[in-house]
Amino acid sequence: MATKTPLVSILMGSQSDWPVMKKAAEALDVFGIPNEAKIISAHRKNARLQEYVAGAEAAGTRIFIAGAGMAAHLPGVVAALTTLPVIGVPLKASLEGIDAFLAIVQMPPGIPVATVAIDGAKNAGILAAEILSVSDKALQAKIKAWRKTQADNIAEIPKD
Ligand code: RP5
Repeated sequence: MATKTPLVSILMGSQSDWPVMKKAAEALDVFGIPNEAKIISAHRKNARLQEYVAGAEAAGTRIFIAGAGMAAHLPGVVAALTTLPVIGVPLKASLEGIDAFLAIVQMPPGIPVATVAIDGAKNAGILAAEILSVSDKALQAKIKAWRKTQADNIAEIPKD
């Protein structure tokens, strides 16, 4: 979604991250939350990342979701550049994603990154929606309704 001012910015280090990271965008789309996705590597395009985060914050972005694999410093670097909430998504690009998970979850004290599961981009999108719903009752109602549908769609009888 890219028509209205994006409230959530989804960043990733590489095109190879998109098949997983698009699940964050899809989750946000379910709740009608304007979002945009960008590939801006923290190490390959560091100056552009600094410029982008400052611009997005000025334009009205409220939350950043940042996904990265391997050394996975993108979420931490984004968190260093803004005081807005940052949700990190460790991606399985090598070592089953354990490398990225440890890099993202082990942020030193003072600059937090909320970390979801390895390849957990869908939950990153849902968590961003929940954070935004703190000051948006209509959004809170949408999330509650979605949760109910999710529960209702789980069959109690196992199928072969
Ligand atoms: C990280 O290195 C990216 O986030 C990606 O997960 C990983 C591999 O990147 P590519 O070599 O596919 O560009 O920076």
